[in-house]
Amino acid sequence: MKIFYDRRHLLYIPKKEMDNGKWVENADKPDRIEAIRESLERHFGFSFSEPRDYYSSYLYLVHDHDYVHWLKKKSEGVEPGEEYFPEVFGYDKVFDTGTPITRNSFFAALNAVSVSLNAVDEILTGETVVYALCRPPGHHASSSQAGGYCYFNNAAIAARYFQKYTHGYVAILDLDFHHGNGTQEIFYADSTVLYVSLHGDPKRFYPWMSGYDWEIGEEDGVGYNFNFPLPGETAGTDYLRTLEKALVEIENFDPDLLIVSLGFDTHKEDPIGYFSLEDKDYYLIGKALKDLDFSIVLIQEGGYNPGANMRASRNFFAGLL
Ligand code: SP5
Ligand code: ZN
Repeated sequence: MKIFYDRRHLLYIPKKEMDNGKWVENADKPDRIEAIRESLERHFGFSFSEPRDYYSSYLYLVHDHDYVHWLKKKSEGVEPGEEYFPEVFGYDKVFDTGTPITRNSFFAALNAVSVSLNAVDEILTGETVVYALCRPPGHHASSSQAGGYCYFNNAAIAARYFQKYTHGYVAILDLDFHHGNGTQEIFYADSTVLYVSLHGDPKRFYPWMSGYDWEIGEEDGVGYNFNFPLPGETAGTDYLRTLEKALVEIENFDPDLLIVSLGFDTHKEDPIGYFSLEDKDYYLIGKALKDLDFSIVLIQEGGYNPGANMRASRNFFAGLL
């Protein structure tokens, strides 16, 4: 399997976020990605390809000009070591208090997009499984707002980039603990990109505003959006049973490419997610995807316990390959 990884993610270190009215340590730390890299290197001997950089014009496949320009200017305007948080929530271009803008947010987020586009390029030249081990994550970013540690929607841009060259159909399977509100929004009225997500019930869990099962798409996109909210403490058996249902929708759609938004924050030891998946469950998740027989681009999203990420990723790839 080909894996793309850009070590410049190490330079991106958000410091804090506000949770329940208190400043706490930001959970999107570099070591969560390093743990996955080390684990895959050690157990499978995988090597990691340096991605080539893409121009920021590819961001416009998904994001508004105003938003891209705003983030670039805000990022450049923050003093090194400082962090900008939105001052008027909902009226700024960041929708929560967990997504600081630092001096290199724009640069780091663009690099994560590049990592993802390198993965799609490999698919276009005949690879069948490619992994974009990128950070910051993307699935909470909408066309015009950042949030949930996400600035640019890596998976959504990858889907549009694939379509630019193939005019094909793309399914996005979102396995992060949190609902990918950004990805859903971007493709909500689109019947050429199917969005299917398993996540913590938004009645109780972030991002609260979306991820309900009655959100089925709009206009041409009706019937091309599937949410599977699950209760807190959901364990392997229930999770895998739901995954089977999600995969039936993907098989019916019969995409030319499957993009997986891969989050390990479903693990029982994750500090931010509230499911109870165990190490061995990730083997079965990987196996279920392998049996589908689609070309797959995996794009890293959440997963905030480095130790759990090591074991989950090892087992996932053992099942997938
Ligand atoms: C990509 C991704 O996984 N983003 C997740 C962003 C979640 N941020 C908000 C978390 C708020 C929940 N509070 C957790 C309290 C833990 N003590
Ligand atoms: Zn998450």
